[in-house]
Amino acid sequence: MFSKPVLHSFTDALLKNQRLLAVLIDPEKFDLAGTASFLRTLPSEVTHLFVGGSTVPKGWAEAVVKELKLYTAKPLVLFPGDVSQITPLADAVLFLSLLSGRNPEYLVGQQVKAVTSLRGTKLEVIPTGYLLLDGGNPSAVARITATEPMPQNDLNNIVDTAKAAELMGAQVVYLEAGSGAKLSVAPKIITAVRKELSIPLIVGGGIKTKIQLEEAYQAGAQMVVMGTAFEKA
Ligand code: 1GP
Repeated sequence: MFSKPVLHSFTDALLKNQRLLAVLIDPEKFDLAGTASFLRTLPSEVTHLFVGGSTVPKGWAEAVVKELKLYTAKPLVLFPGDVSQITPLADAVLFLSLLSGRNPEYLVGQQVKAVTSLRGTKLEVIPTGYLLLDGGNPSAVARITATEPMPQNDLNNIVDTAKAAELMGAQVVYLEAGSGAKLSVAPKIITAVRKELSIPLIVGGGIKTKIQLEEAYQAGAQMVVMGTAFEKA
């Protein structure tokens, strides 16, 4: 029997109406020497740390995970832009399938390549339906994956895609507006997707203020991911 503590924390949030907050650390932009002081600046509401980015040099994600582990007991979850960012030193990996797009490499190609890195490790793997929505400006995810984001007014298609993720076996759905998005995911979309799913919902991209954070939770997100807001200016 395998236990999945990180997934469990997500489903628990759904069942118990808790609010999870993940801070996303992009290894490419992170000052490794400042890890301890960075962690001290984080608010107490932070429950998880995500590590990953669109263009991370090989080995950097692992170095960041290693350093973070020295100073925090919070779960470290990989949010990999590609397979090279997978390290068994983390607690879990979001095993992303980019369902908003139709690029086979990000629907299944990267996942097949990841098996070699996962085989024999105890890394918790969380099947994740990943949907990129239009954040009002070009996103790194769209550029790297060569996919188009879903327009935020295409509500039915977004809801159906999220539901398809669940029906295909995803354990969590992640609605992404892209890092640094001008427009975060609209509360209306979060609510509509939440209604349709029986699995936890993660929302990220362009969320910078307490008001936006509150709106995302109120709309039905179990977890909000914030990156840029915690990066050094
Ligand atoms: C997580 O990519 C986002 O889904 C992070 O976005 O950097 O805009 O917070 P921000």
